[in-house]
Amino acid sequence: MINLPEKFNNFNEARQKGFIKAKELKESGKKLVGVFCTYTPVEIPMAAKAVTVGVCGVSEEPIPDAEKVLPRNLCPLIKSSYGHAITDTCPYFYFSDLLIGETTCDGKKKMYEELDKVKRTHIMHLPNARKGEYTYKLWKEEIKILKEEVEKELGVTITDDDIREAIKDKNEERRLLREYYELGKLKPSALTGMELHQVLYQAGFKFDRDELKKDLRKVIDDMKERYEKGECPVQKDKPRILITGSPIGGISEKLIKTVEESGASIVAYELCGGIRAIDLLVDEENEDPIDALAQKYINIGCSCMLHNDNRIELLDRLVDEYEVDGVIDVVLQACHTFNVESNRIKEFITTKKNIPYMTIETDYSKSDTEQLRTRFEAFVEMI
Ligand code: BJ8
Repeated sequence: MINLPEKFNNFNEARQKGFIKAKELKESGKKLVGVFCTYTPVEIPMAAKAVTVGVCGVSEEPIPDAEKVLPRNLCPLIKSSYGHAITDTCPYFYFSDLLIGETTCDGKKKMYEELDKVKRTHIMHLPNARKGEYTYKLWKEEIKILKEEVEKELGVTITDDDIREAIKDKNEERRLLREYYELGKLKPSALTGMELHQVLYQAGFKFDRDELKKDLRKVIDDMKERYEKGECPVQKDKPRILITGSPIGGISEKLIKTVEESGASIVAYELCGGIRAIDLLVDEENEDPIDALAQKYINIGCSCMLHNDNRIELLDRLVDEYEVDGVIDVVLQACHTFNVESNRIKEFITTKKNIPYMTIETDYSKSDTEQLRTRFEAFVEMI
């Protein structure tokens, strides 16, 4: 018998549902592995037949509790994730058998040390200061260590064939997500910014793999049909915006709604909840599946990488393919890597792509919504 947290009856309906869903999953014999970052090679826990779920906090509610341990001047994503963990308010964290994190930004990796006191957190050493063969070899070793750790913690043996199967499965999901995502290339976009964001975000919380793929196929077909019937809600003449930067799960309402209410159409997200995670597939032809995983994941263009050329290369392609008219760079408060890198992004967008660029710094509170609206309206008018 698996128990719910003591305060279960105080939760709202949506959270209660999340807890019951995770509890049922555990009672069916499944193991749950919580992940924090796009660098996690989820095919390894998937190969162990575990269910993986994102456990990055998107609510400001547990932040005051987190600040009893963590400094106030820290990224809201980190505080929210830790706050949920210590207050038993995130179903997926609560029921996770193992957590996986990486040495990405300083705030996250130091938070993992604290988190490990609450629940077993395996930290992968992500090499981020040197490119080439050395980096790639180190990362491949880290994936092997992760495999051993997952085997030990979940009490299973993972074969190469298990990993190959997981690679195929995850690639199929990525292909479907990309097909959906590419509806943003149409003119006007076949999707509103919220529709584009939500499907990608929600896919991470559908645990039945076959059902997830069926649902994705259906939503792609439905949206194509809506477009062909001329029923798409996006107007033709709206400026086309690309959002880049820190993850937006905790600010999606205030950001997406406010940008679109300011008269723009969001057509692409160069984010971890967007194309950054699904752009590259894992090579299914590679005979060594760990090698294939290392190649894919080390090439993700997050700002925690030194000389992060892969993000520039991706932005370059997206601006052209999605016919973007302007770029909004989002920095979560105290996210130093994205904040510093915004200078390079600004230079690239304004001088190489010759389109307008703006940056915002924000946190999970709603207090700056109207201030942001004024800035977005001015930006959209300028395009
Ligand atoms: S691959 S974006 S998920 S690290 S916003 S916690 S960087 S201070 S979340 Fe991220 Fe992986 Fe990169 Fe993606 Fe730190 Fe910045 Fe906070 Fe961040």
